[in-house]
Amino acid sequence: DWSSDVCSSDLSGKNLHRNWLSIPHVTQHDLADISEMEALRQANKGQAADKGYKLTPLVFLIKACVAALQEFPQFNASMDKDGQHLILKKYYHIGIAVDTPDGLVVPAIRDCDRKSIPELGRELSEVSQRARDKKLTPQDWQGASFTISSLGGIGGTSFTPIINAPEVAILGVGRAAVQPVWDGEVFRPHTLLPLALSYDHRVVNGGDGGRFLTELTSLLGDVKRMVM
Ligand code: CAO
Repeated sequence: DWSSDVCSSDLSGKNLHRNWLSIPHVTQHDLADISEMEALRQANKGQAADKGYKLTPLVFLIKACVAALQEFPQFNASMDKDGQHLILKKYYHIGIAVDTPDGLVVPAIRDCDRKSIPELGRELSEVSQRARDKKLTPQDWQGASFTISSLGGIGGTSFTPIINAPEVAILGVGRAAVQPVWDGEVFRPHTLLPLALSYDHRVVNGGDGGRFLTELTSLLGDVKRMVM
């Protein structure tokens, strides 16, 4: 289990290598129109900072992923040890890849379905700080049911995230950018977020991969539906 024993770049390298070789990955790409979400985020980020947390796109992404996972339970699952059975999880613990000076760690934010955007924002700030201070406990890095790897704060459009076994899917997030979108009459500026979903092709077929990512982009494009 990658998430349970990653505590140095050596170990994470070994596990990434094993997962890359043993899981047949397919990566599906899409762009989410987050113009509305960005407007909401910009309007509220000052207030969030006053309350002690950072309102980044990742906080909304956790929320949207939970909603999509509830609709597509085979993505919120793990393979058993012999690779024969799929275990569907009834909880939504989202692993977050955190870059630290000592390498990659993946703490899980637990029960994301029961947490509000401010609660998730606070927990994300707190857990990533503890990861960088090497203060994660075994409880922090165990039991994720789905992982998000966000490079959006760093840059880049798209990349191929490696599945965090025994999970069966991972979402990679690139950097959002304002781009011209044709509305049938004129080009208008929209904020588009690049997403890359890698899934285990033994568990998820291409149609379901496409449907999951389409649902996720649709949720991110409709803030009311996402947060309600
Ligand atoms: N598009 C555009 N801007 C983005 C963005 C995106 N997708 N995601 C974040 N940003 C912005 C944030 O809004 C923030 O801007 P301000 O400082 O102006 O508010 C800035 O980028 C930095 O964000 P952050 O990195 O502090 O916060 P986060 O919630 O996005 O990420 C964490 C938290 C822990 C994931 C991050 O600190 C980190 O470690 N990222 C690296 C992850 C990594 O290396 N993954 C490994 C990949 S290999 O599988």
